[in-house]
This record gives sequence, structure tokens and C-alpha cells, in this order.
Amino acid sequence: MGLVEELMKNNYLITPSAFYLLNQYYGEGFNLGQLIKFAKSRGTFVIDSKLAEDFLSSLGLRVKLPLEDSTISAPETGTEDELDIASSEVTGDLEPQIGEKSSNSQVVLEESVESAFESSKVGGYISTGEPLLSGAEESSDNEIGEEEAMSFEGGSFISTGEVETSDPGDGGGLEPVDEGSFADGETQTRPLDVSNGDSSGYADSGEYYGNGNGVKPKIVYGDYGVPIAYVEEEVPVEEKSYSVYSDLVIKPKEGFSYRARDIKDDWDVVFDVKNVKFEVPKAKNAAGKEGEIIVQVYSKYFKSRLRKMKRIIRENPEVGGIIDIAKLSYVQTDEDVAILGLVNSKRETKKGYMFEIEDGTGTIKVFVNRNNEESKKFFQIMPDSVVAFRGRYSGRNIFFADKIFLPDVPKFKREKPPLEEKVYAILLSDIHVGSNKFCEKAFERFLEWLNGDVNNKKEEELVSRIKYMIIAGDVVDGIGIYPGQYNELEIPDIFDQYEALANLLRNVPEHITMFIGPGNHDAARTALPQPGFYDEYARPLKKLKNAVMISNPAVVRLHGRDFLVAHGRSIEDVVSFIPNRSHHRPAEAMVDLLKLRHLAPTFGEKVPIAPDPEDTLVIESVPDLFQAGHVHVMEYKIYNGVFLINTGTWQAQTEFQKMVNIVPTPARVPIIDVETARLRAVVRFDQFCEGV
Ligand code: D5M
Ligand code: FE
Ligand code: ZN
Repeated sequence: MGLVEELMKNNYLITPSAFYLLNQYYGEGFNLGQLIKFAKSRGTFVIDSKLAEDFLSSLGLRVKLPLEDSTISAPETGTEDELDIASSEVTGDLEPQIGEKSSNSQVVLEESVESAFESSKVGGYISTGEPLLSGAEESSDNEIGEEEAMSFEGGSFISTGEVETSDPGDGGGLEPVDEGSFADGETQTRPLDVSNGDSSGYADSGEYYGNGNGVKPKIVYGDYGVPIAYVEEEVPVEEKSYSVYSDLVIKPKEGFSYRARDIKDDWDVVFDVKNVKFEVPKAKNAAGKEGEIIVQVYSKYFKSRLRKMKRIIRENPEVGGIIDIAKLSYVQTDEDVAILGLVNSKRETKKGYMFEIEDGTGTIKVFVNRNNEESKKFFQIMPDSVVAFRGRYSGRNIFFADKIFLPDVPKFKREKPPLEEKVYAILLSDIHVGSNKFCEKAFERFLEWLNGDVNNKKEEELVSRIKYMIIAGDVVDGIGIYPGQYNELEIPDIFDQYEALANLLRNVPEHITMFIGPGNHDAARTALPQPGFYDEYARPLKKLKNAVMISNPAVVRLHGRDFLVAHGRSIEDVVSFIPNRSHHRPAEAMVDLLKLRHLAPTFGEKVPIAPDPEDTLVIESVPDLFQAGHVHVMEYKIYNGVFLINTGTWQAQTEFQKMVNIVPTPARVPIIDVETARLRAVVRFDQFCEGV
């Protein structure tokens, strides 16, 4: 490749006159690395004739007009001087040289010196910049100064690039040039071949491909494809066009007294998926078929579900003794028995409803007559949920049921011992930081409120006793979650989204413990259960002193009260399977889940479920409170003593939600009285939420 091409490849330009000057020595007198180093030391990309002349003379090559006799001649001035200077410079003090040099040089040079110095910082070595001037014979003190500077330079054309070895006298690290290259036979020094061991060489680091400040130039080509100019590419803007709230500091209001500070902490994460030890099935041998393992995994998963549900259903005394499906053939046809199974399928028939269930011992069809009131439960039973039936076995592989038992929760809740003092928890979900629909102002107002900026005595009392905060997923908006999301992102970087959230949440007073779990927008496993946020993304959250990361789902015990926390994606499945359910009444759907004692009963629909060997989505013990989010609508209900609440969102309606007709209720904060696990108040900040 020719000199022009090589230079262009490295983003350097050469003028025609410089080309004619240099090309005659290219390869023999100098190599590409030397030239690039030289240009770099001048802080330029354009190799013009002046630079070419200077370069050649720095190498001791006489500058000749192309038409001159091409015999290579020795430099006109004393190389010895140069060498002396070089060696004397080893002990020299660099800084003043730069200053001296700058002050004595022309403006252009000053700039180049500066840029060379800049580049030296980038490159991690010290460079003084300007190499020898071509008119060495006119040497003045000033120029010697320049020579000095030059000789001291890391990658200089006299020194080797190493200060310690820049004394050419000892030959250390210097590569003597073949005498034949120089007409007068004087031993010259030249820089080490940069491609061979010089750590500051362009070939190693690639730094020389730029102008020294790490910015690659853009070459502008003329109509004939000839490079005519270069423009420096815009330096990537350090400052982001969006805020990550790094300067948001909300201090507790002076004189505001927090009662909660004096109330003893009493919390425990009693269930977290991360703490469940799974035994992953293994292939029998290396040749074990993948398919076999998958079947094994699913079978384990459903067996676990059945086992857990059986335990729950057995607690209901109305169900009575349950027998295995496989043992049905041993019972009398008029005997009243109960069976239980996972619902494989269900359908309406002419006379009623038909289910197919399996319990691990066998599969059977179960029929319920339409005239039976019980048959209405047909609609509440989601595919893959586990239910029990009481009735008679026909003997022909059909079970006639007259009772249907959903796992359900007991009608009455056991009273828990009262607390000494009122203590409150606030419940949030679906903050969606990073979305341009995130109700930033409302959230900031909420933070101020938490810091004691309240409107009246009543609010003061509430704020003062808030000791816990639970966030049930979708804490950030994430990236690429739904089609067209990018257009609705204010913070298009997932790391920055978590950074932004952490910057907001660090304004939550420290005595308030925050439990934070993931949702489907978060950087976490998509399939349920979600063990937690991926470490590398949620690091800023984890750094918050008063934050506790939880899984989805999780059970947080506050002062002896169990708060079941789930993001609630399966509400979507409930809405699509159970008649008369709606995104706008999520608490009803949550009751359905509670009745089925499962957080995501249906396999293979909207909610991906990981076939872990243990089903951790079973609601094994009855909580005092069940919190979910996801649907962005706040609603609450009490069912058999359990308080169910969907905690809404902090995101105004997105374009996507507009399309699917979801109307969110953002910026409302439910305050829960921990003692009763019931709602104490809802504080609304939606007037600060734009687009609502
Ligand atoms: O969910 C916010 C709301 O949007 C929630 O009600 C579900 C709904 N949603 C989300 N994705 C879909 C799809 N693909 N179809 C229908 N409805 C959907 P969030 O998790 O915050 O995006
Ligand atoms: Fe959400
Ligand atoms: Zn969600």
C-alpha cells in the first residue's frame, strides 16, 4: 500500500507537495509509524510540506525538492549537538521546558504543544511536543530549547521513548540505523520501530490513529473522492440530555419529629425465592436427551405444586378424606369421596361442565351438573390450578362431583396480638423511572412529603409513623419491554434508570426501610418467580442503606404481620380467563388468585413460569395483606380477613396503554396500618402528575 493510502487508513491526510517530499524516502528512510508519531507530536492530521520538511530534517534526511538529485545526504547540522542535548535532558525538568517552549513559540506551535501535551496525558506518557525544526543550522537558544524538549519526549525522534534510555550514548534501547541509509555514514539514531516493543507505539495501542485526544477525525472528500479536509468528530457529550436526579437532595424538614424513629424495627423477609434451594434434575449421563430432562423438570414442578396444594386443601375440614385417582376403582360407586387434581382442561357441555384433572397417580374426567350451584365455580378455576371435588365415581373413568373446593383461605383470620404503637407502611409499585410518562414531579412531591413537608396535623401524624415502604416491581421502565417503548423513554439506558431511581430513593428518610422487588420491566429474569434484580444493573439500589432487595414474590413480615408482595403479572391471565374481570378492578382478580392459592396458576399463557423443581408461586400460608401492582390501577378489597391491594403506579398513561384502553391511577400512596394490615389513608399526588 502506498503512503497516501496508509496515512488515510490511519486518518491522516497528506498534501501533494508533502507527498512528493516524503515518498522518495518512504520505506527506506522512515516508516509510517515514525511519520505518524511526528505528526501526532505536532498535534495535526494534515501532513503538509512544512511538516514533511521538518520531519525529514529531524531524521537527518536532507529536504530535497523532488527534482533534485536523489542522493541521500547527511543533515547539515551537528547530530552530536542533538545527541548531547538528548543525553543532557535525561535529568532535565520537564515542566519548565513546556512553559518555556510555549512562551517562545508562535501561537500555532503553542497550540500544538498543548495538544501534544494533552495527548501525552491521554497516552500515559510525557511528551513535550514540537520536534526539531528543520533549520537546525540557525540554531538559537530558543531552538535548542525546542530540541531539548523534543529530545525529552517519550516518543521523540532522538530518544527511544523511554526517559531512562533516551541517552543515545549508551545505545540502550536505541536501534542504530544501517549506515548505508545515510550518505555520510555517520551513525544516526532513530526511534525504535514502533511496531516492535515500544509501548507508546501506534501499532500497539492504536492511539496514534487519532489526534491524540482520543477523537477520530472525519475525512471530508471532494467531488473526485480526494480528501479535502477533516473535521473532528464531535466529542461525545459527557453531560446527559436527561436527568438522573443526581442533584435532587430533599432534607427532612427542620424540627419535624419522626415517631417511627423511636419505634423498634421489627421486620423479616420470611419468604424470598433466593433462599430456596432448588435441586436441579441432572441427565443420567452425558448423552441424556434434553427432552427427557425437560419432561423431568416439568413433572417435578407440577408434582411440587400438587403436593403443596394438597396440604392446603386438606386444611379445609369440609373436603374430608382425599383419595388418589388411581384408587378410585376400589371404592363403591355410591360412596361419597373426594379427589383432587391439577386441572388439565375444562369445558362446558350440554348438561354442565367437564374437567380433566390429574393428581400424579392418574387422570380422570370430572363432571358437574349445571343445575348444581357449585358449578358456578367452574368460571373461577384457571387452567393448571389445583382443586378438589367431592362426589361419586361412576366406574367408567368419570367422576360425578356435587361439590367443588377451591383451595381458598379460611373465612376468619386469627387475631394477632396488638402492637404497642401505631406504625405505618406505605406501598408502591410500578414507578417506571426512565419513562417519559414517569410522574417525576409527583414523586418528588411525595418525597418532600415523606421528609415532613406536610399540609396538616393529620398528615404529620401519618408521615411521622411511616416506618416501612414496599415497592412491588416495575421500579424502572426498562428497555425494549413493549413495541415502540423507545419513543417513550426519557432515560434510554437501563443503568441510568436504576441510578436515577436510587437518586430519588436516597431521599427517603433513613429510618424508613424499603423492600424493593422486581417486575416485568426490571432487569431481572422474566419468568416467574423472579429471584431479584440482576446485580450489575441494580447496584445503585443495593447501595442504599435502608433498602432491602426482595424477590417476586416475597413475604415480608412486619411486626408479626405477613405482607405477601408480588408484581402481579398473572392478573392479566385472570382477566383473560375469568369472566367479568377487568384490568380496572385488579383487586377482584387478586381475590381469584388468593382463592386458587397461587400467584400464577396458568402455564403457557401471558406469564412465563420457570419450571423450577419447587413451585414457589403457591400461596402457602395465608397472608395478612396481599400487595400486587402491574395493572397500574389502585384498588383494594378485604377477602376473608385478608387485605388485598393493588398499589397502582407512578406512570401516566402510555401510548400503548391508550391503545389497549388501560386508564391508570397514578401517584396515590396507600398508607397501611401495620397492626391491622388495613388501609389507614391514601395520599394523592396525582395533581402533580402531568398527563393525568
Ligand atoms: O403493565 C401495565 C399495564 O399494561 C398492565 O395493565 C398490563 C398492560 N399490558 C402490558 N403489556 C401488555 C400487553 N402486551 N397486552 C395487553 N396489555 C398489556 P406494565 O407491566 O407496566 O407494562
Ligand atoms: Fe408496570
Ligand atoms: Zn408490570
